Amino acid sequence: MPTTDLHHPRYHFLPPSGWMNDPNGLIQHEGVYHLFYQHNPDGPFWSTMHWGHAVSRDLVHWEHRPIALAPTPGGPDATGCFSGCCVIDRGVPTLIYTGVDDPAWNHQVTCLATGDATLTAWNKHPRPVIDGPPPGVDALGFRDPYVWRERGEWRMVIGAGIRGVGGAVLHYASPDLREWAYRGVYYQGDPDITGTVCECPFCLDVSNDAGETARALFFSSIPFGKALYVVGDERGGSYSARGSGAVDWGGCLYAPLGFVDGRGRRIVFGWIWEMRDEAEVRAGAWAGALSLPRVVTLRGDGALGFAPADELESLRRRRVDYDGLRLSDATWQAPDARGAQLEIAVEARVDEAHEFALVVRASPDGEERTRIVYDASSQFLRIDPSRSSRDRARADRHVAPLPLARGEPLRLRVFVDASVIEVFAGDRACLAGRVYPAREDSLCVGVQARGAVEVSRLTVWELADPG
Ligand code: DQQ
Repeated sequence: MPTTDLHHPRYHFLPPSGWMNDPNGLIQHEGVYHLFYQHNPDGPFWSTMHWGHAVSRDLVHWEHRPIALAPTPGGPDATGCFSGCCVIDRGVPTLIYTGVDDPAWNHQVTCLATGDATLTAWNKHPRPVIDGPPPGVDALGFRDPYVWRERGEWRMVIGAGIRGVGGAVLHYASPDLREWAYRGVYYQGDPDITGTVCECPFCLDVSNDAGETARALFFSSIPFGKALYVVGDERGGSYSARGSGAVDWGGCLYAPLGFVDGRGRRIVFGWIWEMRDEAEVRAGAWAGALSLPRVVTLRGDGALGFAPADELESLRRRRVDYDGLRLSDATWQAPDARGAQLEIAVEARVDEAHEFALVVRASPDGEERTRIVYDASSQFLRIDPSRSSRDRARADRHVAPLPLARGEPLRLRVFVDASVIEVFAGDRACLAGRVYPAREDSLCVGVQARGAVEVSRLTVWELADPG
């Protein structure tokens, strides 16, 4: 691990070297969490997709395993093993993934591989199990199968776009994971949301304390580069949505994947991409990171809630508390809290404010600083990277809607990990951001107010490097 790399996250998962994008095949098997991911081991750029593999017992400490899938020359995945999933079929770990065999990666088929009990060694089925889009569907893309078992059969959703219509999720069923029957279009929403192609679809059934249940369907949309979800129901084999939202509002989390763990938790990880120039990324050793595990719930208002998995609390070390801070048109820097790996919990009353900001990765003189800003008039939350680095100017237009009732405090949990920032606003909105401070002393934490703000709680934990 390059100790001099100021931008290298420590407790977010990264590939050992090279490039990573989508999480794939998430599963907990015999107590062990398995993470597979889109990976180019040959360098920090997207090319010739392999499946990287890592294991964990607590979702926090990850151990790299050998590459699980590599393209087979002459095979249906000769130019790449694209995204997919993992299921256990009568005790046999099975990967269902997208193979591409042409130089432009347009010929997309569904492949299968079976593995040993440790999910380390994989045997590829010699032929694709689905050899392309269904007849009669003029598909733009046909990739990223997600499979689950329901009512005695295997079900699959797969990402696609229908030319001239918009992004779509297609639906298949199978008795044995090898023979698949096309069941029709599962979901086809407003193209202003689904774009031209829906990538990486998956479903999670969610319920809330009131006993209400729903099926959440997630997808990532081209060209918007956004990870979205709809909440609704499946009827007669197709899906109808009654509400929608974003998995993340921050503009750099994409292609999330979810699974149900042994505790029954619905957990989602996403790919956090780089916001550096391509030349700079290529000059480094690694690119891409995985988000923290986010536990998904169905909220009382029908939207999904996302909260950091409680295992992350094991990373907490030294803690500093500040309470009862009152600021009026002022900036305050915490005297005794600094670091590039921090968790911060803040609760602030913003009724009398125009704007409140939590400041992280700040240099002592404020030349560099990253602000997590709540605009109390528009009720939007955003990460402001405009002064994160003295080396580069950057604007960011991504905002999360966060309406607060009169008297309701703003509550944030923020995870800082070198260049990765993850913000959880209660369980109501998440924003992931990337920032690249150039100064080694950009480690300070503070708060800012325009108007009057009462910070009733500010707690900062230094976080351990899980190693
Ligand atoms: N990335 C994969 C595809 C997926 C896209 C290829 C989303 O399977 O559709 O790396 O990032």
